[in-house]
Amino acid sequence: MHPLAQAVLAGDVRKTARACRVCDDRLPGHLELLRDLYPHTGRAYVLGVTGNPGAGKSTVTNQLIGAYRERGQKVAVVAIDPSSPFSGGAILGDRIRMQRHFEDPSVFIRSVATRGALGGLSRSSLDVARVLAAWGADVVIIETVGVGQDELEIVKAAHTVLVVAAPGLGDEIQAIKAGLLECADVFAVNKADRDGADATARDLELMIALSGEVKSAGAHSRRHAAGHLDLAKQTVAHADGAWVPRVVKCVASKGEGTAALLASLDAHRAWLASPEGVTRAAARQVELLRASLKDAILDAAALALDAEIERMSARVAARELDPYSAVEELVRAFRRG
Ligand SMILES: Nc1nc2c(ncn2[C@@H]2O[C@H](COP(=O)(O)OP(=O)(O)O)[C@@H](O)[C@H]2O)c(=O)[nH]1
Ligand SMILES: [Mg+2]
Repeated sequence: MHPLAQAVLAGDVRKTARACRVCDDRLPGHLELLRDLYPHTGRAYVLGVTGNPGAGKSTVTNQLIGAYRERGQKVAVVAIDPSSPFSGGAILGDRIRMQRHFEDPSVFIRSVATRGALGGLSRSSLDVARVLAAWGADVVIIETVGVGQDELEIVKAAHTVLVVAAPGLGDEIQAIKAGLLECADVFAVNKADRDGADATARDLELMIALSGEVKSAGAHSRRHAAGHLDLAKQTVAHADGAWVPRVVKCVASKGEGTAALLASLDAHRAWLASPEGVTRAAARQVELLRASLKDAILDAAALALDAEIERMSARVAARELDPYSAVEELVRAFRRG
C-alpha cells in the first residue's frame, strides 16, 4: 500500500492534504495511491456546483457545508476556478466565504490549480475528490465555474449537479448555451433579494418544461409518456420516471432558502436509487470512462509518437503530405505500438 493511503484512510488531515497534492501534481506514485484509495471512495455523495462567476456558488456552498455539518456529516470541498489561475483571487475569496468552516476538523477545503493540459483539470479535480472521499467525507462538494467542456465533465461525475444562477446575468440563456440545462438536476436562483429573481426562476422553469416536452414527445409513440406542465404549482411531472430539474430561490448570503435547496438535493439523491436513476448513473459511468480513456490514449500517443508527430508536421508544412493522411499514418503507427 502507498505510504500515504493508510494515513488518508485514518483521517489524517495533514497527510490527506499531501495526498491531494501528490494527485494534483501527478507526482510519482499517484496512480498507486489512487488505486489503493479507490475501494474506499464509494460511500461519499458527490455534489457538483457550477454556474457563472459571481452567481454565488461559494456562498451557496458555504451554506450547504453548514447544513450538512448540522446533520453531523463530514464535508469536503474541491474548489476550482480556471478564470483566475495566477492571481489566486477567486480562491482567496472562496476562502473568505467559507471561512467559518476552516477551523472545523470535519470540513476539508481544497483548491485545485488549473492546468493547461487537455482534460487535465477534470482529471485532477476528480482525483482530489476521490482522495477526500477516502479521507471519510460523507459529502464531497466540487465547485467549478461552468464555462467549458472540462467543467461540464467535472460536474457530470457528480451524483447531483447544482447550477447556481443569479438574476440579471442572463444565466438562463447561458445555461442553454453551455449545455448546462441537460446536466442540471437542481437550479438555485441565488440573490433572490434582488429584482428579477422571480423572472429568472420562471424562465428556467419554462425551459425545463420545454426540454421535457421535447424529450417526452420523442418517446411519446413508444410509451405515451408525455410530461405535463403545471405552471400554477411551478412543477413539472414526467410519467416515465425521469428526474425533472427543480428550481429553488435562495439568498445564500443570508442563509435563506438553504433548507429548501437541501430538500431538493435530497430528493434527487433519493431518485438516484430508482431504476431511472440507476440507468442514468450507468450512462454517466460510460461517459466518464470514455473521457478517462481519451485522456490516457492522448497521453500515450503523445509520448509514443513524439518524434513521429514532428516529422509528419514538417512534411505537412512542406505540403509533401496532406494532414488527413498524416493523421491516418500516425494512428497506424500507434496501433503497431
Ligand atoms: N445580494 C446578494 N449577494 C450575494 C448573495 N450570495 C452571494 N452574494 C455575493 O455575491 C458575490 C459573489 O459570490 P460568490 O459566492 O463568491 O460567487 P461565485 O463566484 O459563484 O463563487 C459575493 O460578493 C457575495 O457576497 C445573495 O444571496 N444576495
Ligand atoms: Mg467561487
